[in-house]
Amino acid sequence: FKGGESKQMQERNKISSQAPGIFPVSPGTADIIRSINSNEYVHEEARVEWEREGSGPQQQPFLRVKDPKKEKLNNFEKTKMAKNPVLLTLDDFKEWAKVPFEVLDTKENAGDIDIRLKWFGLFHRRKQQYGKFMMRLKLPNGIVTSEQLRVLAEITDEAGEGGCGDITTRQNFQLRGITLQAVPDIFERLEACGLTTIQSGMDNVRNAVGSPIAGVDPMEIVNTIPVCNDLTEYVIDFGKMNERIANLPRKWNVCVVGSHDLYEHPHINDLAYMPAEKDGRFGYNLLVGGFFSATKCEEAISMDAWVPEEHVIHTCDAILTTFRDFGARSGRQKCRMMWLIKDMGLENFRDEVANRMPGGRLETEGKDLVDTSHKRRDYHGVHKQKQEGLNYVGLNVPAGRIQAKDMFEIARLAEEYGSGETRLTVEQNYIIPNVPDDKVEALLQEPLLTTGEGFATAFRPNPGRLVKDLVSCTGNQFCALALIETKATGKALAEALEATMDFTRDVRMHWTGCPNTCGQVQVADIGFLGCQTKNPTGEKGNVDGVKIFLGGNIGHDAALGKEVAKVACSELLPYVQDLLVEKFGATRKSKGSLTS
Ligand code: SRM
Ligand code: SF4
Repeated sequence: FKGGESKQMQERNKISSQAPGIFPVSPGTADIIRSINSNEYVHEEARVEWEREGSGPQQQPFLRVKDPKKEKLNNFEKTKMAKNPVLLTLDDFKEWAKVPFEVLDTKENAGDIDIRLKWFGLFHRRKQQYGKFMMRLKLPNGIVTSEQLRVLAEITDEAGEGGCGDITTRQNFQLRGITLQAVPDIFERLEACGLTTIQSGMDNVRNAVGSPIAGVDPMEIVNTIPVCNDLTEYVIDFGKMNERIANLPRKWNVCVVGSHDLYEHPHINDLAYMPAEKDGRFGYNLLVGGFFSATKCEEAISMDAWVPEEHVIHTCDAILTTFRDFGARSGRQKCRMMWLIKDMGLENFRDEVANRMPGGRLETEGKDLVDTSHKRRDYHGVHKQKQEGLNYVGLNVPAGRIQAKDMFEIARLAEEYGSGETRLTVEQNYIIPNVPDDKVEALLQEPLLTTGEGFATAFRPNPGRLVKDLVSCTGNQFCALALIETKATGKALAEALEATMDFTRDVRMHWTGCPNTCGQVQVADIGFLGCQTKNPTGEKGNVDGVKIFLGGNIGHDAALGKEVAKVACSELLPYVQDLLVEKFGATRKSKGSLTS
């Protein structure tokens, strides 16, 4: 990735003038974003400085750590220091596309291939799919149109063997099997249909999560779609890549709550906007610091702060830049924002954020508008919208795995029966909104929703009580960090349990292949975290197993589950059958067996 600064700047200016924005923002927000993103304010006492020295790529403003404590920077920081990832351009991708991957894959280029490309949503699957990349999008509020879905389906289809898609636990899409040869063309096609992948991995802000039934929910508190769009455009600076916040100490998650159901998982985000009013004005209370990691998991805590809706972006910027300027950049396991909040103390953290807000102050918490007595609604099946005569239809995608053929079909269904829009959910399912009353029955008779004939599996509106909320991370099929296979095993277990037992309630089962817990086992009714465990036959050596988590909850009584046992995968079916009888009121029909 070489090239003079002036060429890079030209390219970036070209991109920016061609694409002033990717997602539609609320009126007036574009000016707010422009003014915030042109601000280079860094707190005087913050442990950072803007590095403008040197030549080559580092001539760009690039945040550096002063390191008064003589902390040892972690290796990711060193990689970012060595070369600022935001300086890669479309031209660089075009050059790379001309070279066979094996030639490109030198020690010198490893920092680009395995790390810096994640700023563009490209994750090299070195171990599982050498030379191929997983591509993560940004889909604010999980919304995708039929036109966009077709483009994603085509890209997945063209990837050939090993090409498939996943709906993620952040209401998003990831596509697999992408080669560097295909990337320049893919980026152009994505831009043309209003999609982007930038700033979706590494030390960046992740997909903004909102209510999956925003805008159609008869009980809605606030429509989260424009807010998630605004936040996303601020984060990516209208598709140009936002350098100011592209070098955070660690990943950072944000959600906006719009429903009483808390579908958005506010308690496990670094920042959650909770709808609240103050003196008759609408705005948000702020929860901060929720996160999961291999060594620590924390629920978000109240910041005792309320912000009016017109200050949503300012708030995000104030919190993010506080994190950027003060967050630890040494031990990678202690860099998430909650560590900073604990280190500074909540009060000092709040003061620093307040300093960075318009007027230099933050109001105290307002009246929460979320009804805590509300029982979470199941979004599967057919539901009346707030718009008369229209319905939203929730459909189950077992463990979130989706093929190109499925995407084409969903695009067709959304267009033929709805308004051409599809929403993704954090449970890795999807919803087709805006289906008129007189089209509902025909939609429900479609093969993809019934027999699954012609497809790998059916995406049902009325799934079984375990499969419906089955969540699974990627697992060892594609993720090098995984200790076990997750998606197929999780699906097989759920199906075997449904075939052998009767249930009186839904049971939310989450699978995750390693302690990073992308599959969020701590919020599940039953969580399965991959591990290696003793061979139950008594033979030497370890076998695939799971740590079982119980006691997790989402919604108003949010709680993090705890590990209660370690079980070999081969022993899982009888173990979970017993658990379901003892703790979840299920009854056994037959013994069954588990084959995945
Ligand atoms: Fe994650 C790293 C997949 C949601 C915590 N996560 C990874 C990587 C990128 C590791 C890698 O390079 O292979 C995984 C890519 C595997 C692949 O090929 O798909 C990966 N994470 C995922 C996804 C796809 C799981 C899924 O099947 O849905 C989710 C993508 C969401 C998105 O669209 O952006 C995903 N990851 C999460 C969540 C859940 C959430 O956001 O609610 C968490 C826990 C919550 C949190 O972050 O606070 C999560 N992922 C991690 C961590 C631990 C972070 C930490 O602070 O230590 C890692 C490892 C890391 O960052 O060092 C990680
Ligand atoms: Fe990979 Fe571990 Fe995340 Fe699963 S939990 S996707 S195995 S990093």
